[in-house]
Amino acid sequence: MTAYPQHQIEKLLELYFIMGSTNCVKDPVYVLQQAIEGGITLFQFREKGSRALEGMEKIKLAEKLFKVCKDAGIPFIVNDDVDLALSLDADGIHVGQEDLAAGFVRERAGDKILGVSTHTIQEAEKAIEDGADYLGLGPIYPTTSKDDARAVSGLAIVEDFRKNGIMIPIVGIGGINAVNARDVVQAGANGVSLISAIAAAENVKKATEELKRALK
Ligand code: IFP
Ligand code: MG
Repeated sequence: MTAYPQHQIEKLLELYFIMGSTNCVKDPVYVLQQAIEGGITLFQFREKGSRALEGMEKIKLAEKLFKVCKDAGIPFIVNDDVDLALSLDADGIHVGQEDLAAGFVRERAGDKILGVSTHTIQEAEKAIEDGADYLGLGPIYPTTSKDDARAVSGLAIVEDFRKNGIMIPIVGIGGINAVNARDVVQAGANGVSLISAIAAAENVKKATEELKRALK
């Protein structure tokens, strides 16, 4: 496990913003600053898609976004890229079932926050055994942010995991907005994770504030 106790991870998951350059309409640094002003509690750098930055450009952007997070006291999670997370000394790493095995990541990442995307109870139990600090569940609702997204799971996946005794922190992801965010938490999640609802908003700060209010 990590340097963070479970109750702190639960709090960090409340409003978890994920993005990379391809999700943003405006400058990613500005978008992140506005999202932080709006009240996000955790950030994940996810530089993915056909037009994603690579190599030095990806590293440069990660460094900039990490600094923005550091200055604001928001933990910085890196999607997939363990080498990048380690070289930056980021706060955590998130992996999916198709990425590096969670147990291997935990070994390399020491006490960094480790998040794992899971879709079944069996995957969840394995992730917990491997040292996950939280689980990402979804897509809860239809989403356009991920071109490789699986079938919509609905709120039932969150309720089902809780009924089956999965007690570790859970964040819902996929198609979440200010209208449905509260339902995800009421179903048993500790928070919600969003990409487009924040990154592609006309007014990022305002959109984040609306989500924050919806969760109260
Ligand atoms: N869930 C999450 C999180 N992050 C991802 N990158 C993903 C699924 C594919 F919200 F962090 F749990
Ligand atoms: Mg992934």
